[in-house]
Amino acid sequence: MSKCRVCEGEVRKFFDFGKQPLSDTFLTEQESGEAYHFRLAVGLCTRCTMVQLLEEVPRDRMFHHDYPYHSSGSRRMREHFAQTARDLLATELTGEDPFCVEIGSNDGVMLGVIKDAGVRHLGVEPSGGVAELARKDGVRVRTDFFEETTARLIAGEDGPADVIYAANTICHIPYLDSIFRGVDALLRPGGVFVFEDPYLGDIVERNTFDQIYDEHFFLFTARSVRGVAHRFGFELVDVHRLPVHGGEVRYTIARRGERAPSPAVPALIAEETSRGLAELGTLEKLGDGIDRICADLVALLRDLRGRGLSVAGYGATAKSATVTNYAGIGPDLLPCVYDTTPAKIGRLMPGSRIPIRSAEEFGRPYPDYAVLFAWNHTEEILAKEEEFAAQGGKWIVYVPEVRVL
Ligand code: JHZ
Ligand code: SAH
Ligand code: ZN
Repeated sequence: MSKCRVCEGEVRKFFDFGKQPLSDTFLTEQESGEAYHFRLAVGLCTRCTMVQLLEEVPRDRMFHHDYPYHSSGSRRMREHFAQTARDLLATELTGEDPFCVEIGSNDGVMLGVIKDAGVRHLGVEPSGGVAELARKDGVRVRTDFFEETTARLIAGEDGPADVIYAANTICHIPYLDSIFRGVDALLRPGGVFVFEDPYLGDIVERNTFDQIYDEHFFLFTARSVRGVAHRFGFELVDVHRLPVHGGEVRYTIARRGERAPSPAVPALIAEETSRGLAELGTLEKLGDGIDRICADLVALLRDLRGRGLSVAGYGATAKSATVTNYAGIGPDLLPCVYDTTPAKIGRLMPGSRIPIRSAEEFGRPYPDYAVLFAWNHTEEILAKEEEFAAQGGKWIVYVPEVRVL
């Protein structure tokens, strides 16, 4: 039995991927296969309904100087974060000398826009490499993990924050108690804590099981977020569904009693209840889909290879570590993956050790088929790589089911 990271209730496992490597550790050919592995299994807390991993990876193994993910790598995400910044500027950062803190600011894709507006800001980002990229753009960053002690230091040095924002970061943090106490220490009275993360409702609906990997410790619902907020003296006052990264929800949290909750909150929770998102039976069904998708994908790759056709992967995503390692896809079935990220090119996919090549080499020559691991960027990549399809190339997607586009 595993204990809930939020309420210490009982966590019941609903899927187990077995031993998995870290999804964002890209070794070189020279580095041996001694990579760190952990058990990737996911469960539901029977008390507070929080969906979470059963084993926690030490944070500095994942988030360190060489953390390879660059938030600015997608045009659509750059637009999304620019819009987010403009929304925060228009709604929450309107007082005299407002102050915006971002947890997990990465390469500064969001805070850069806040900086350009001349608004006081601070990113808190433990991964030194990406933090340095943000600083080069003039964004103020503290290379640190956000937690209660960090929050108190910031409050002492910079004063209270009007907004504390985080994207794709809070679900990465098992120590939510320290996060909420930190938010409480840093947020001004009347301020808001806004964060957005992959939504369990979308994962269940579209079978996007590859959202489950080391970094995604929690898979949130409005109900589980309302619960954890309440525990620490806060209230979930608004929810917005977002189309990015395969479906997310943006949660707005305020101190209890400070803001009237929007009707969108009970509406989304009611929808979650009717879909059975907090029931073990619903979540256990995900497993059938996972096994079917992996079997179908391997069968398709074997068939294509058997017919002498060439296949490559597109996007060395963190998500793809779950797919390749659970399905058992290695360089024999998929000889290489193309990606634009400098810190990934020339290295190997975690676990599967499939070589990663620069996306610039995709057309030299095009493979017959390409598995779109970055399926959340389908529109952007299909537009950018239209020549591939024009020359007869075919895209393979695997969620919600294996399909040739
Ligand atoms: P993408 C990461 O997940 C890890 P990943 C993390 N845990 C998380 O939650 C999300 O980000 C936010 C490449 N690419 O965004 C770049 C191209 O090659 O799906 C990336 O390596 N060409 C923090 O890794 C990858 O694909 C392109 O045109 O699953 C995309 O990674 C585009 C747009 C991307 O996140
Ligand atoms: N917000 C960006 C980055 C997401 S990647 C985006 O949405 O694209 C997740 C980031 O969270 C990484 O850069 C990682 O270094 C950072 N992170 C992990 N734990 C953290 C913590 N405790 N405090 C602040 N940042 C953290
Ligand atoms: Zn719990």
